[in-house]
Amino acid sequence: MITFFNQLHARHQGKFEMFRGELVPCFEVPARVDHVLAELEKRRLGLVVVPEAFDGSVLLGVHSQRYLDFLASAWDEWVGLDVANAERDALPSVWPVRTLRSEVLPSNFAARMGLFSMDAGSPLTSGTWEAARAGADCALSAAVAVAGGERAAFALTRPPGHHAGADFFGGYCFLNNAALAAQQLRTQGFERVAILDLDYHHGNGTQAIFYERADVYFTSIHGDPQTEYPFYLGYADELGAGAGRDFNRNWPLPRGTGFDVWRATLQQALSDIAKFGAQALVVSLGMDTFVGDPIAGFTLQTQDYLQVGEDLAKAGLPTVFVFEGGYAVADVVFSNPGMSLKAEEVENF
Ligand code: Q9C
Ligand code: ZN
Repeated sequence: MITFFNQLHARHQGKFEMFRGELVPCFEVPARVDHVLAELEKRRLGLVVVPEAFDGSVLLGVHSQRYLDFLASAWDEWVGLDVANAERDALPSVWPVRTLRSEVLPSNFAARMGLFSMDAGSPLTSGTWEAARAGADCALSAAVAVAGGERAAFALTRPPGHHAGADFFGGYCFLNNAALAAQQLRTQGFERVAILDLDYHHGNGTQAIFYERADVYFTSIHGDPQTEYPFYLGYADELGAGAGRDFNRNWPLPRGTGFDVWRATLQQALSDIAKFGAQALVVSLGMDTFVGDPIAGFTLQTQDYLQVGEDLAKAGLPTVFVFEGGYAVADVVFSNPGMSLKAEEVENF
């Protein structure tokens, strides 16, 4: 399996996120992917390649121009407000909820930051744009590799992507890497692409991006949004709309769910993907389903991921893996299906 990795990920390094009324150290830290990289190299699990830099226009396949403009200039604007801001992360504090206007673009920076975000837990920093762009390059390169005949490619990226919508960031995500990979596969000739989101949290951004499309099937197994982030999307009755009706399927599971139930659900999701007639697969590979994860609630264990890897391999589809969540930093490598495969399985993957 070929892996795409860009060390520029480390340019995104948030200090604090808002949690229960106080600022706490960020869970989404550079060490997450550094551990995975070290393990990939130690186990010689295939080539690790720096991605090519894609033209910014590719991002418009998924994101709006005004959102990309905001992200690209946000840090400079933030520091322009007060030079002391150079030492602080930018967090939103006001949002256009129902009855407020979101098509008007205020000139006030805080107002625009709220317009383009969904929570106060995703700090924007000096290197966020650079890191997010590098991550998108990894996902796009992985899609290009798979379109070129690779059986599987892994985008080892952070910040993660699946909570980011067409025009907002949140849930630690800025650019939707999985959506960009899926769109790239479509552009390169795969008629039907499936996205399987295995992160503990529902991939609200990815779902919304493809909600009215029949060419990209989205399915997600995640903690029940009644109690788990992102709360406002990810329910079982969300089936797609318009042309996309019946091309969206959610599998919310209660906090505390273990591997037996989780795996039975995975089998159902994979069976639906086969019925859809997917020609390629994008896996949003969040590893926060691991029992030791500090902000999630499933109880998958190291050996379970071997089985996950086998189940995914059996689907028999060209596959792009995109790294998402997973916050048990030192253990995240042991909960990665690609990494849990035996050498000969990796070869066949
Ligand atoms: N302080 C992903 O896994 N809220 N995002 C957590 C804990 C946000 C997770 C609260 C969780 C977002 C990609
Ligand atoms: Zn997650």
